Amino acid sequence: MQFSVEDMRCEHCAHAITGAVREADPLASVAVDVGAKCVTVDSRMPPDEIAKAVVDAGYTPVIRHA
Ligand SMILES: [Cu+2]
Repeated sequence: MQFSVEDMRCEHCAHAITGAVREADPLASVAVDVGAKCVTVDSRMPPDEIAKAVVDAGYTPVIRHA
């Protein structure tokens, strides 16, 4: 699944988002492209639960591809 996160601006944001996703699913693999404001997650959890973890970390994810 892939999310646009327009309010992700730096490595700190990338780290916070990665941590939030891993907290929701410790088995998730997370790839963040800060320049593209794109977060790619490989997880068995539903995209809306992953998105909720990112929201809870203070960011605004928009699902691009489930
Ligand atoms: Cu930041």
